[in-house]
Amino acid sequence: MLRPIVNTWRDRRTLTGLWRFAVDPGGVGRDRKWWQQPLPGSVEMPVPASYNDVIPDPAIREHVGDVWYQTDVPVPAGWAGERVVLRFDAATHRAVVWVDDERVAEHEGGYTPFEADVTALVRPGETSRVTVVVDNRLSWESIPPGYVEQTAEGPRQRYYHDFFNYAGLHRPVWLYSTPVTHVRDVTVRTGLSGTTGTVDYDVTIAGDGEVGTRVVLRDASGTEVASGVGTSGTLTVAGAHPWRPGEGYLYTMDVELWQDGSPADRYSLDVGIRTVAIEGTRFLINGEPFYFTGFGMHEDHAVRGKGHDDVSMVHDFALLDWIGANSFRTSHYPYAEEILDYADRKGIVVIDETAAVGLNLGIGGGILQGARQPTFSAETVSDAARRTHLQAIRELVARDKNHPSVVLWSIANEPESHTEESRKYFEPLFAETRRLDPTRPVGFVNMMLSPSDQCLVTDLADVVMINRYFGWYTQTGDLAAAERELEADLTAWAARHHKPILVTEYGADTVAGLHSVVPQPWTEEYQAELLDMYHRVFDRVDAVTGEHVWNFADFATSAGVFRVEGNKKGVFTRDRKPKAGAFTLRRRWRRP
Ligand code: BDP
Repeated sequence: MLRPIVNTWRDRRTLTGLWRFAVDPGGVGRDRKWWQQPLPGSVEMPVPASYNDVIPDPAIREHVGDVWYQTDVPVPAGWAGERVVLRFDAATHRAVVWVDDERVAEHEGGYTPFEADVTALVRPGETSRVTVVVDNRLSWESIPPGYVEQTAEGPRQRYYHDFFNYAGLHRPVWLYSTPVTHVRDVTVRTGLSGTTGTVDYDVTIAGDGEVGTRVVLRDASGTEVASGVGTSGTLTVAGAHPWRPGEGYLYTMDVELWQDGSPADRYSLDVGIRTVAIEGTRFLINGEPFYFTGFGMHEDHAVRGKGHDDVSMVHDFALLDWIGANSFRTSHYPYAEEILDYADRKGIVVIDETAAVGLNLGIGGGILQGARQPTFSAETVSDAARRTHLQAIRELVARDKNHPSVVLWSIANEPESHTEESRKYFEPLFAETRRLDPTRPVGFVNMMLSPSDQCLVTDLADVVMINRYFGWYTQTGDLAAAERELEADLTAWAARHHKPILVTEYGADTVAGLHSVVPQPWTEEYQAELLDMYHRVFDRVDAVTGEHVWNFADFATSAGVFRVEGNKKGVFTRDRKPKAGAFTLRRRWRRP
């Protein structure tokens, strides 16, 4: 699904700003057809933002079920004769949309875009009312999973993942126009052979009549370097300037449609020419071994929750640069497309993850809790969940397939992976991801409960991705014992799978300002010493090809006795102040 752009053929309006907003605790709005009139009450809510923390009220923060958003949208008179589309970059976790009285879209999954062609419903030069109901409930059919417990005090949302269930319209909403005959989709796949680059392209067109297609590739200075005709083909670039980690060099590909001898539409796409491959235990970008340094992150900020904003994005990337990180994982859901565009331009490498987190009833909120029910069963994570998961993978690949920064798909974080059921669950998901994108490796993130001699899923993956908490959840406070366990664990993974090992999480909760001269969990010194210890071990195990600390910054979680106003494993605080561990990482990652 192509992002809306502005050029001579296309236009867009962002519908960001204050929308009318109503919480619907009784779930009555759908029966009462709230889309037909102004929403009840006088609350206004900023879009984009998670709604939970904007107004400090437990009834909003902990609400379970529907909330309603509504706004009036003037449709530009100049769009007469054009195709008009309403697009949501995300609605967490599911939504139904009306334009005036007509239902135009519904969508399941909180982190991928959806849109509706509303040409027949809106009148250029007039104003339409857009109403959205957003449901934040997690169930055994949703990704991520969860369940609603009915308590004496009302419904409570329960889930197995360790971050707060922020919801709402976190990302921009757009009204955009295209010509009726238009470029519907573009897929590019790039190659490099010596200094010659190739760009395979595939264009899908919607509309009537005979349409000609011309594709022009320009370098960063705007000079045309290759062109082609037809909806698919290969462009060859002699002396190509590759996209590579640390240098986000981008070409622009203009896809032009022609009808009756006149131009009819144009779409421009940034293209980075690069290759990704795995050779034994090496992860290769453009044929060169790449070692990942960086973090598992979160879209998480005070007040706006998961709401995207460019200020925070640019600041976070500047901190990644300051600390010497070359990569991050979109733990534990697809991030805003603005972030991937920026990563493309900055040359930051991305592991792109689905929202499949918490498919493991042995843990809750990051803590081992001993499962009372099986994870994969007809009553828990079932075939219905797998269908949602498959759809989430399809939407992720459709959205992110053209980003050079994305080098690896992560189809789940810490699912149960030591049972036959888990293997059965995951086999078709790996196959489908590879069918959708044969150019990128596919993996999933293994958790400590499923060590190398028990994990039945890792052999389906192209890389070993593991989260390890020796020295925190086990051997707490004993870094010497933790060092021995970590080395034994990594050595065992290396012996069993001849694949690159990415340690996708390691870290310790740390309250900024707590200090100790002897190793004491929760202090800044302990976090720094634990990181040093992990790095010593990584340097001794040849197959380790990446280190992603958990987490870039402190983040909000649901309430729990292990969580002090959220998860404190950040090397930056939630407001992005460095803890001592940040300097430890900077010394290692920026060393010459
Ligand atoms: C892992 C999860 C991550 C948690 C982390 C922790 O992948 O989401 O936040 O541990 O417990 O289980 O801090």
